[in-house]
Amino acid sequence: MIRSALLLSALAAAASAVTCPPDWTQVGYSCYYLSTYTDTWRNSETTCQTLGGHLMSVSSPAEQDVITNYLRASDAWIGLNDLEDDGHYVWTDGTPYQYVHWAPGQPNDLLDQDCVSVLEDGSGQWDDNHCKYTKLFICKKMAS
Ligand SMILES: [Ca+2]
Ligand SMILES: [Ca+2]
Repeated sequence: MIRSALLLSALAAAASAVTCPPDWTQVGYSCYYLSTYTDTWRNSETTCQTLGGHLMSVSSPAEQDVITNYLRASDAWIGLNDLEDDGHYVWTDGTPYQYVHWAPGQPNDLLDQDCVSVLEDGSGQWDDNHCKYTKLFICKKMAS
């Protein structure tokens, strides 16, 4: 008991030793930023790189919760895409494509959709969409 309490406080201390820039939300060791304007998927990824990160990747249910519970984001781009090879999804930050949170019936590649956004309904579910559409976007980078 004491041991796990010590471990928890050590983890908390380590997490508080790193921080995120103003306007970014820190969850654990990661920082998340929801844009205040809309842009195409490619421009959004470029902007996130300029800010030191990438469009957000999602690797677990806990991280999926960041979208709905912390950022309360809807109709926003995330980093998943199948631009290179249709049906073969990759995250722009190199996270392995394992965890998924697709909306029912998605991805449907309707008229060649290659970029992924979260739904307008606030559920956080994913939908492949047209990369040229302009949407809010979520950046992610390591806290430092
Ligand atoms: Ca596609
Ligand atoms: Ca779709």
